[in-house]
Amino acid sequence: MMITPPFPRLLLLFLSGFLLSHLAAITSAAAEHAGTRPNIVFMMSDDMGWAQPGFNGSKKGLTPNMDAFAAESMRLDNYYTHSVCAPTRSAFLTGRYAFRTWSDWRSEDFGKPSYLAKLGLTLAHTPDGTPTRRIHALDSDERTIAEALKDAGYFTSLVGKWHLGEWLPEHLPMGQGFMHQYGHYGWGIGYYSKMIVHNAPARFAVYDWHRNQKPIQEKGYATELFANEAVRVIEKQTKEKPFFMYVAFNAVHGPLDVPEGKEDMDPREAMLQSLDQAIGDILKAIDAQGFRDNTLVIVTNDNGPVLEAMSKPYRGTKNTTFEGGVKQPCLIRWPGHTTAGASSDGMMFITDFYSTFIELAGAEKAQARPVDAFDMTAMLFDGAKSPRNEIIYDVKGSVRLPTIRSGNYKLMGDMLFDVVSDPGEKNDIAKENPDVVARLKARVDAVGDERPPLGDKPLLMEPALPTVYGINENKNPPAWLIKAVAEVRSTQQQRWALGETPWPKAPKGAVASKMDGLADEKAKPGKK
Ligand SMILES: [Ca+2]
Repeated sequence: MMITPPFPRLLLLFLSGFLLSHLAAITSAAAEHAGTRPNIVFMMSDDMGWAQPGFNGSKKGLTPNMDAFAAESMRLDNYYTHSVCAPTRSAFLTGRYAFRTWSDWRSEDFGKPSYLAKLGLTLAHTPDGTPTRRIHALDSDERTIAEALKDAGYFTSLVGKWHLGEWLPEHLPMGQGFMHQYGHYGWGIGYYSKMIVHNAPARFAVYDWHRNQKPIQEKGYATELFANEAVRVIEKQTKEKPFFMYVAFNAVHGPLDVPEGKEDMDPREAMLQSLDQAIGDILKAIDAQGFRDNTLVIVTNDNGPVLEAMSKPYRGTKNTTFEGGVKQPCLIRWPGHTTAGASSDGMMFITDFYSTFIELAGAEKAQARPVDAFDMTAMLFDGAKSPRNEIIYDVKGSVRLPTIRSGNYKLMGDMLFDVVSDPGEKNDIAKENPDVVARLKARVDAVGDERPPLGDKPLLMEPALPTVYGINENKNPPAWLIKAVAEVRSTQQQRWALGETPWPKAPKGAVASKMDGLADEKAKPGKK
């Protein structure tokens, strides 16, 4: 049918005008954030429990800086991570679930016979017969967020713990996209000694404190030193070049070293208070340099605590995929983009920061390996619904139970919970919902089939017991370092009963694994 003017023409004009203005509104909302290239400061504590900070209801008054930051920030109420350090860190850096990079297995697990046995491997030996660790780390072919942001013109800095490979240069932070590095490579650090037990298989202390991948000698308490370094780096930045700073605190992870002047306090509370002070110092530096308005600041935590009492009201601990192991506090502040005191119940996983940061930085999106990340800019800054409805926490072939979240449901091994109506996971509803169990089992199984082959792990750590981590740093360590390590080793337990090990055994089932964290706390190399 012929359309005759003038009425239809007016209608067309009206319609096109409406569509255009509507489209313009949508694109301008997206464009308001995409490619705006804010500075990004991502601060992550280690093993902090949900119940510990004041903004989550603790009445102890130990976290005034975090609480004040919470009041200025947007709070995520449905934010998740993996249940242990290394998996969460690899997922953050790559935007990919930990099993895809075999990061659900930590580097030190490849020196522990009970873990190796689960992979059909045995403890390796150096040519002279000394038991040693097989090299396991985040594959250097993975694209990290530091590499993506560096390529997009950002200055990239890591202050704190790495835990994604401690030996070969390509596995260390500066081989994975960080232009500045400060802190330790391994799973934890003596806050004063700057050493950690090699754990495993050799039992003795190794030095693990570096700046730009050179060992450094420093006095002081690790949490305070991290804050001081972060402040120094922030002070050197300019408005011309955006920066990405990843501050991976070791606090409140063991060993339970108490900060100076807080000897009368409960060690965990003293360590938390020191963490809070460090976060406050970094926030102050951001303000002092005039970066507040163009800096996206995130304060969050990597995985659950070692004791269930610290996870309240949630069940479980670190190393379990109960909510207490995987649900984390997460505060986000970007003035003009987030609303102070607002909250979002949209589902988000640690991987999602990857695509979100790439979107904000205008970094290249195309890459060889597919990500599990969603761009969350619309949810975080426009109040849109979360694009995520599923989280894969663990799959077969992990030391922990295969666990999947789908909508309100979470299947953890054979247990099914509705974590929305039953956030404390008190009622296993698997028997009443066989169809849901079957559907989620099939899904987590199918995703698990995507795990790549591990290979035979031919590279070994040689020597079996380094003096300092980093193959190059260990070639010619300074005299002060050799002396310090020898002194600490002389105070360590020298003999172990047959069959006894100083490191934790591989977990079995849903809850046995929580002992892992408690054993870490006792692995205290050296006095203050
Ligand atoms: Ca941790």
